[in-house]
Amino acid sequence: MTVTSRTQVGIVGAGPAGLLLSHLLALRGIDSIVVENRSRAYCEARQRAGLLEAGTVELLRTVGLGDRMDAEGLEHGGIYLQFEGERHHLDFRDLTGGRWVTIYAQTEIVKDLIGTRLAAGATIEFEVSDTEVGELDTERPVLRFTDAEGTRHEVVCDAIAGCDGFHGICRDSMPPGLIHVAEREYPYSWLGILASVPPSTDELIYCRHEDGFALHTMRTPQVSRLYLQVPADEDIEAWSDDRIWAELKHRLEVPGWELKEGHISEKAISPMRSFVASPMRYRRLFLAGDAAHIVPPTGAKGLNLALADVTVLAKALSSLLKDGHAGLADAYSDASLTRVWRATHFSWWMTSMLHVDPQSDQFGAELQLAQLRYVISSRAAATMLAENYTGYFPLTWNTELSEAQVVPRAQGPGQQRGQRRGDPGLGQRERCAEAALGAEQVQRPQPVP
Ligand code: RFL
Ligand code: PHB
Repeated sequence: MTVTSRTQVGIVGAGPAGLLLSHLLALRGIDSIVVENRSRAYCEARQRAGLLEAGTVELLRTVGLGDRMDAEGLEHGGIYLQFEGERHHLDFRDLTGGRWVTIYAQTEIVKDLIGTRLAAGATIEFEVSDTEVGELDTERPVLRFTDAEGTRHEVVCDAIAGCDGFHGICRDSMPPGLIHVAEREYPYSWLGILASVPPSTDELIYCRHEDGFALHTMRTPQVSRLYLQVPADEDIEAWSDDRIWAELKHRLEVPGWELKEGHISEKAISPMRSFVASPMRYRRLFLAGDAAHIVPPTGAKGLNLALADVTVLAKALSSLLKDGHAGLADAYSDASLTRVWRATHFSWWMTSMLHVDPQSDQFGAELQLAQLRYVISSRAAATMLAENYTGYFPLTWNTELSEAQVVPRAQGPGQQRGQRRGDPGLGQRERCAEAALGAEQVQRPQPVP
């Protein structure tokens, strides 16, 4: 027997994108259902991202999700870049006119979102199977799934959001030939650990070492997170805890500094990939987050992009479903892809500058070092890194209007000549982003000094 029901937006995936979308829609009085093929416990424990851009933090605060993040998150005003055995500090607040980042784990954001949605009476179906989306050529797309008890459901929707991650079903449900994919695989992976030991650093250390990249990040004042570059097809069994600590110490070593060791509670290897699928929409099926794009984690952009997508999408769906205006929905894909490609370039750039490419030669290695020396010695180069790392374009949430907005430029008028509203140099994508803003006033971030 199939149970048929009706909602406004069917959301596939209870990751950060799907959960935040359901919350933002609820704030606008729009009903949704979220279906997720994993258990609640699995979603809340899946170790992934940890770093939030300033705009993401501001967004979460404004929509009522900031309490625990503000109490437990760790605000960082910069990072360390290490190479040739020396560690250099980049001060983001100084470089960007006050912007920063926050360490608050994706697991915690997911817990906050699930708790908030369930407390508000939302429907989140965990442990579903055989998820399908259909009737995509109509204005009533259908979401089908089998619930945890084995009952088949058919939910008639006004729109469906594919927030089902890179391995989800929504992207492949688009008509054949519609989606164009641009991608790059990197010839290395990351081995990530979670360790019960206070961080040995106050801010993140990104380290290029001739034996491979290493990153020291953290989760809380008691828990460290560290990553090592390993070969693309590496077997985790080859890495005992002792070997991991020895390699981290070797790569991160600088005179007078010591890496504290502790119990490793988790270790896993993740491949590195850049992937962009476009367009992110077919009629009333919209893709968001990792379902549409993947970046290598070196720039810490994946989660931030996912949350930015659904911020724009919530507004577009609200306009479509409440006011019958299709303009923002039509602009959604191009507006999001503008931000996605900026982050894709930044993540590729950080990755290429900091990892040892097994296919590269001395020429490639010298170029990396020349770039790193430039970043730590030129204010312009350091600013480029800092403004991308803290979020470009900054996502802002206009509290007065209760609307999320994507700001298409980081500088105030006059800071970047030839890029003002209406200038002939403005590209098609930016025009679409501008369309997504509608006629509302845009909050401008601090100009770069
Ligand atoms: P998710 O989190 O993958 O969620 C998708 C959800 O959809 C479910 N699903 C289905 N549900 C029902 N039916 C189906 N057929 C389904 N198929 C899939 C899945 O079970 C899942 O629950 O995607 P979303 O929401 O788009 O969020 C994206 C982020 O998770 C991801 O971009 C980040 O974790 C990337 N990332 C980082 N991003 C940052 O912004 N800052 C960081 O510091 C950062 N560090 C990282 C990272 C990713 C990493 N890995 C493991 C790839 C560090 C690492 C190591
Ligand atoms: C993390 O805290 O897991 C993290 C931080 C920064 C990155 C990647 C991962 O670039």
